[in-house]
Amino acid sequence: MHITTTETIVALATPPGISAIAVVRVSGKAVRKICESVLPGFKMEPRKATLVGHLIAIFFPAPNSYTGEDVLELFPHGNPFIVRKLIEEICKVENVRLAKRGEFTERAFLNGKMDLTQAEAVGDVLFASNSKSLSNAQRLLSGEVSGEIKMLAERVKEAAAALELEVDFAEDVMGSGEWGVGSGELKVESGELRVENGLNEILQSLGALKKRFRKVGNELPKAVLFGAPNAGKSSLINALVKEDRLLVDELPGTTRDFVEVPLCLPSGDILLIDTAGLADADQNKIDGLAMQKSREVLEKANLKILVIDISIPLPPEFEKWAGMANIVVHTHTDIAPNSQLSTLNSQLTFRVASPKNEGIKELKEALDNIFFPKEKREELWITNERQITCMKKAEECVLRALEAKAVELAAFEMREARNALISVIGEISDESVLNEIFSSYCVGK
Ligand SMILES: Nc1nc2c(ncn2[C@@H]2O[C@H](COP(=O)(O)OP(=O)(O)OP(=O)(O)O)[C@@H](O)[C@H]2O)c(=O)[nH]1
Ligand SMILES: [Mg+2]
Repeated sequence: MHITTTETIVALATPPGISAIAVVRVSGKAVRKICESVLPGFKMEPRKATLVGHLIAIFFPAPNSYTGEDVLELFPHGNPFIVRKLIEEICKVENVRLAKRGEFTERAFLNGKMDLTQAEAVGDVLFASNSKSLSNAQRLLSGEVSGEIKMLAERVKEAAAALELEVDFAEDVMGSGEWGVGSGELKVESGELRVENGLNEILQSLGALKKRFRKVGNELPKAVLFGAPNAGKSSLINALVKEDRLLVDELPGTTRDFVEVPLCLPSGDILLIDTAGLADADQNKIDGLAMQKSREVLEKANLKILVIDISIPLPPEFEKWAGMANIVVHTHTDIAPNSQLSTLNSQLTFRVASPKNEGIKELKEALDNIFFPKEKREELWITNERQITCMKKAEECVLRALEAKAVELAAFEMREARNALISVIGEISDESVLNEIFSSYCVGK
């Protein structure tokens, strides 16, 4: 499919405001005319950056461009006045107008440069805020999911065709479309079994896809550090992020409000949350409120890290806290190297001396493995609600096909399943769906 739009679109592709350089993008048939009138002397050599007056210009001739049309990328100085003037000049050329949000990507989709899952992945790449979401979006953009869906849709199509054959056969031989009834019973049954097996295999493949459905993956997982006042929680976070990010003091009760600190681990990012030290008896009202907050934050944690100073006697609440914790970190091992805790059993235990940076590397490695288990690192997530809805619909159709009493009905359901699957990649898509997808992007993308 190649669209022939008469209008050429132009947009600023970088955020408005003063910057080192700005990027202005143009796509459409009028690109050559624009070059003649706005960039006199520009030779339009394909994909070659050329200095033209005060800006750099690159020309990407159709069809080897992002949109599949002639594309011009201009890099003027990042001065909003210069950019506005440039865009005004470009818009003076006939049939040129400002682009709508996501319109460049929409044209790329309509011109067959990418399918809908890839176009949606462009949005995911733009909004990804952690390593896992970004690498996932990049893999979707490269078409990993599309390939699987296409193959599955093909199998569904074959199953639908096989069922239609059954209908014809049943009508010819038995004068009825019912499963396994009548004189042709034996033959129909063997065909029926084969088709049923095929349907079950398709169902399994859909089930495997379903395991990869995830809610929007941009929220960082949270590791909350808790324990007695002065246990060394803030010092431990500072050591983990290699920065004096949090206030640390020998006086207990230094941390009052909980504080979120992002930590970049090799396989992804997490949020470390520092909390006010806990104690059964609070000293004053503020202490009480701070501890209440700590308890609330703990409830929302993905991982609870109990921090214990092993150079002093254990806090009275230790048993209770240890029961809640996922991992336990012993601090002050530098001044109490021989102190050991034997009461702990199931949890992972680590020994650190934060001011000396001892044990920090091991703890980081463990956090990386806990939050991003090796076996799951390579897993490709499907996070897009629209795609998930289509795949669920396909699964429902296959289930109904398996339960259908009449072959015609089963064939109908399988055709519906195929439609649902190919709408994931956009082979069937209506305008309102496309509008909704692309209007969530930035102008210039
Ligand atoms: N020697 C040694 N001192 C430490 C260690 N960890 C923390 N400290 C010291 O212990 C004191 C308390 O550390 P903080 O990190 O403020 O403890 P906290 O748990 O955040 O305390 P609150 O915010 O009051 O609950 C500071 O003087 C730190 O320098 C450690 O592993 N070894
Ligand atoms: Mg603190």
